[in-house]
Amino acid sequence: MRDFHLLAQAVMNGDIKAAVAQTQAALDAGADVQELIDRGLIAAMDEVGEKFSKGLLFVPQMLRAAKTMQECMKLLQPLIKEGEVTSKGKVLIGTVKGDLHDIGKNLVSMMLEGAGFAITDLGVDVHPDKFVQKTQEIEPDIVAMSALLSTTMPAMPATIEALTRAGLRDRVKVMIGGAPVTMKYAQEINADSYAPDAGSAVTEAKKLLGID
Ligand code: B1M
Repeated sequence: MRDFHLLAQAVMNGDIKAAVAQTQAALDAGADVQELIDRGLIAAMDEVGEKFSKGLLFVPQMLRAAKTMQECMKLLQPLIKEGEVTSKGKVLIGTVKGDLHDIGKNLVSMMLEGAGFAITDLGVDVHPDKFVQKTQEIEPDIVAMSALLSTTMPAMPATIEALTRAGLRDRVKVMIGGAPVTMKYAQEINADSYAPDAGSAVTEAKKLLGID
């Protein structure tokens, strides 16, 4: 099994140069991209989160670690997109109102795009009305929402409610995800689907649209 310890350490330290060099070295050595993301980058962010919870590091360090991960992802993005090219369906994605976390949402977008979905990314802090307006405009097959804070999760049912009020709910499938989100929560708020990670977001999106 490959050792991503140095990469994870560089991400935790917010050392962009070292992290990018470690990512490139791992790729040159034939590392599996998914394993690199899971065991190197995401593992590092989990540890950053744990240290933040314990008061061992603070928001600026968390930001720096996030920026470092994003720089590493730039190297990986073209490799994720090497797969299929035909459009499997349209996905409108965003991080919900009040929430600025975008790394997980970006990863989900990249994986979906790599699997052949056409992505429209609304970014972060997306108001329910914005989801509605863009749904009217581009008529996506799936509206995908990400939330990383327990305090912003209620923006998900608020968005579903806004889609319903606009008469759009029956025309789209709604998929949700993000660290505090659960399958139970998805059922409670009448979302159509929940995915715990970026890989399963692809599986779930295909399932929603009846694609094998
Ligand atoms: Co924030 N933050 N943060 N943060 N941050 C968390 C989420 C936290 C768990 C840290 C902690 O306390 N342990 C905690 C939330 C607690 C809670 O509510 N349960 C927290 C907090 C409290 C905060 C602030 C309130 C801190 C403060 O200011 N006092 C603040 C809030 C700002 C806001 O949003 N309004 C804040 C700010 C920030 C930064 C801006 C500094 C930065 C974000 C930068 C950025 O995203 N550009 C940040 C970071 C980096 C984190 C941690 C450390 C890492 C998040 C991350 O990128 N993970 C995080 C701790 C943690 O998660 N371990 C933490 C890597 C990423 C790949 O994973 O996003 O989970 P994740 O995505 C996964 C899955 O969840 C899933 O797939 C992804 C890939 O497998 N997924 C989906 C995600 N979206 C999906 C959608 C889908 C399907 C799957 O379908 C649509």
